[in-house]
Amino acid sequence: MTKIKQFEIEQVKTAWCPGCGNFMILKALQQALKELSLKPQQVVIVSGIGQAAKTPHYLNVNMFNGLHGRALPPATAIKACNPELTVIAEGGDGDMYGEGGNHFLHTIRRNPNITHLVHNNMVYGLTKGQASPTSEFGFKTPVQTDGVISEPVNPLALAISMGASFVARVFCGDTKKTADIIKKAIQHSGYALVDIFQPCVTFNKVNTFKWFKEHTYDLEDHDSHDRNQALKRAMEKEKLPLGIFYQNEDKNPFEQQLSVHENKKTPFIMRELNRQKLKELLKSKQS
Ligand SMILES: Cc1ncc(C[n+]2csc(CCOP(=O)(O)OP(=O)(O)O)c2C)c(N)n1
Ligand code: SF4
Ligand SMILES: [Mg+2]
Repeated sequence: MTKIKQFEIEQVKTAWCPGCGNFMILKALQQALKELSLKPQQVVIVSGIGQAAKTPHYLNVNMFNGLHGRALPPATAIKACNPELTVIAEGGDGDMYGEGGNHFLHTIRRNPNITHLVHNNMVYGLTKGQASPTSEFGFKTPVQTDGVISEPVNPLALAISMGASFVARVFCGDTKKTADIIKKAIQHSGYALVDIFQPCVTFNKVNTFKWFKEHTYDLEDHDSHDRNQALKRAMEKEKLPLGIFYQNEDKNPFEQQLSVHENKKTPFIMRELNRQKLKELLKSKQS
């Protein structure tokens, strides 16, 4: 029988390969939610399609599982309809930077108070190992047999240059640090991106646990309020920095700018319908 223990669902059957980095991200997320003293009913996780997008299936929270690449618009809408909820959009590098790349750009512009967790394994895991937008130049796959011939997307540089209000990168191998940064992203008021390096042990034999350990280092002596410095650090290629690159607490979140929330934050569903106003609105559309 399935047992539920706060955010964990015990004895749930996961579809992930043994040793996949997704298990560590799941653990870090559970830890972060617990440490923030959130209750399962206060949290919504929105995801699309992919191995990473299955994460909310293994958590005791509210969830909405939509189309490939389309998690960010419903996440923005959920937050706008019920601003008291903690809303997280979660998925893979293909889901969020490829099929959902358009939504990535426009969500940054809107700055809703949501957390964006991207499991970046630099490959399409679910569909068995094709190149993703973050696959390295030259990365060979059963489809890209001569190696990838496009430059990878740099999600951090893109987000910082677009004015995202919180931008971070972590490696899931350090569960404690991953949980800590996810916590800070949730606490941030506004759009918060956490790009999470996650080895795919089955289809990416280049960017392994060992590779990530050897090619990353912790950001130190860095002013995360300096956007130019953040962009410069995000462009580093030799070794990839980990930590909070940029944060700006002065930007007003999307839903706080909506006039319907000016005086009260009550979820839309609990508000009384003003039939007269609705009638007038419908009438105005007819003329
Ligand atoms: C519109 C659309 N295009 C393509 C697919 C097929 N598809 C499903 S998951 C996926 C890639 C998932 O890769 P990623 O988001 O990196 O997640 P991962 O499995 O690596 O965690 C693709 C191409 C789809 N379901 N819908
Ligand atoms: S295919 Fe890769 S990303 Fe998917 S579960 Fe297996 S190891 Fe993880
Ligand atoms: Mg992927």
